[in-house]
Amino acid sequence: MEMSKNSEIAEIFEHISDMLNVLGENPFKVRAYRNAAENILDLGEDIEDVAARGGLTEIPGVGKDLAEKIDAYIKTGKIKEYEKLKEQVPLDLVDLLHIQGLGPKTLSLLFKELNVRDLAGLEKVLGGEEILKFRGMGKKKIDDIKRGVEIFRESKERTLLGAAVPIAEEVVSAIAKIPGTEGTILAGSIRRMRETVRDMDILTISDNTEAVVDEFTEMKFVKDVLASGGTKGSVILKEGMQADLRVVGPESYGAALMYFTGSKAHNVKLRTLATKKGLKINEYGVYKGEKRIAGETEREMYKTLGLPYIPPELREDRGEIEAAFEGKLPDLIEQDDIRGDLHTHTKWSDGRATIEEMAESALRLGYEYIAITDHSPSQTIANGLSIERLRAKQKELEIAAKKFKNIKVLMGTEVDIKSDGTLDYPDNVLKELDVVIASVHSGFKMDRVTMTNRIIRAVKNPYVHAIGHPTGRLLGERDPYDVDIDLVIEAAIDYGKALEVNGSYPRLDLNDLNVRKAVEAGVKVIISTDAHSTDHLLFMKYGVGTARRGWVQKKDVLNALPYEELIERLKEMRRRAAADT
Ligand code: DGT
Ligand code: CA
Ligand code: ZN
Repeated sequence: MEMSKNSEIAEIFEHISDMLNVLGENPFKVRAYRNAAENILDLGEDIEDVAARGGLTEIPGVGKDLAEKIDAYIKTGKIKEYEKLKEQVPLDLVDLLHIQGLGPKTLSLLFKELNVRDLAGLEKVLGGEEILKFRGMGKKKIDDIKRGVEIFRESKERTLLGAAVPIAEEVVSAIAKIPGTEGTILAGSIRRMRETVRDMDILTISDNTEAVVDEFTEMKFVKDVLASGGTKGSVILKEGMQADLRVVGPESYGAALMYFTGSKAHNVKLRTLATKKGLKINEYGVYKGEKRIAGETEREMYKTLGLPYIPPELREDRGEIEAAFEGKLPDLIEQDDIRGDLHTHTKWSDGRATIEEMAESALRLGYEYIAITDHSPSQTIANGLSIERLRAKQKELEIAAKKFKNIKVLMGTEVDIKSDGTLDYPDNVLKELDVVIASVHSGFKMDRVTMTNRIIRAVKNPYVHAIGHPTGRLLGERDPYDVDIDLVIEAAIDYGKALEVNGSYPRLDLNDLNVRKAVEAGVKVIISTDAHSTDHLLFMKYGVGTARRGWVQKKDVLNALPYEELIERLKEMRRRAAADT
């Protein structure tokens, strides 16, 4: 379904909400526009059709006033209030709301008093003296904003994996449709599943090199052509990312794929290895003197160097070449090993779908089980469940569960870890739930010792199964809170608890390095999506990718267990914890 008007209007409402926010307008009005935007995105029907039958005010959060604005946009392509706001508040300024440490109040102040209009203006003001005269703008605060700016800048240069992959897949499938191409594939950091990527490196086989490069540079999603000629085309996509295509012959496909997958550090080490064997390696093959002795497949390339195939996610020069030599490469977890998702949200808290819709989608993904883990009461903005609502949800879930023969629907919670490390539901409530994930959602600014103890206290609660997104980072937005992850890992072992690899792509938490530490220490993990809609269930691939980068094997993953064994394990975790305390 083409839904462009829906997303156009939703985007405008989001902008209006942000602009009003910067102008210091009534928070309810700010919230109203944002709500309406979300509900329009959720509509599932063309908004022009809705307008045509006079149904706009039936959209949740859309009253008479907003309905008129939507109508105006459909008829004229413009909304008067939006046009006026754009004259008052530059859109570049609104973008700065994403900077950690810089709230709408401060931004509004800097805009009104110091005429900050964009990132460059903000940086200038942060480096000057004038800003210090305002109340609350001390050195600490300014340093916080500066760090926020740094993260924000990095996020502009690199794209989140999960934002890049869908676009990259579209480009790849378009190239694959060019006549005479074969084996079109993504290489580079995307293939390695790095959490952020700078550009997309694409490879294809063809004899008709120039024609393929030409067609690539003329594709509909291309905005600018940076280079075109020989075997390479390089473009900027409309979304802003750079994409490079290289066309190779079949005899060099494996060599090129290996070279352009990288990482650079991995390649450098392979080259040293080749030299020691009296061989030469480049993007065309492995050579003995002038003679090419490998190049068609990656497997053959590795074999010639005396190595087994090394999966792309491991190619970071983090010991994988040494492990390969010793025959000690991990047997990595695969997407197909995953039997269910243990961290999902529904309309009961801040999700967009019902329990049934989530179960239905999980079933379609081939899962054996899904746990519904909505927020607890402290999460007021996320509509966390009071004990009363939790019970009501339990009833609805039991009824929903009966409708599904081929998937088990588990009752769970993502319970808040409060500042002192106690949990947001009492033990007698947690006890009744199948799956309990405990997470930190507030009070991020504690010192290391206090934060670490806080989380460890949650690990020790006998009814907790896993710690959700254990470091709390948000890529491009928020640093992890200060926590000694080694001590959390130790506690998880001592108390037999799991840690999460959260696959929601702005999180990917635990990250690759931390999850590797965890499984090497013997901790079990759950790989979950933290889905807030049915679409989000697809984030599992980023969770699995991150886990693979962390050398995680099937045996390390609780949600790779079949249903009966999972349930047994979840109960066992509680028996053990109860015996320990
Ligand atoms: P990115 O784009 O920053 O997210 O990360 P990559 O790894 O995709 O890096 P990119 O796009 O610069 O290069 C793609 C691959 O090409 C890289 O992983 C390894 C290979 N490569 C690029 N430059 C060199 C080089 O100077 N030497 C070697 N051995 N390989 C290189
Ligand atoms: Ca790249
Ligand atoms: Zn959470």
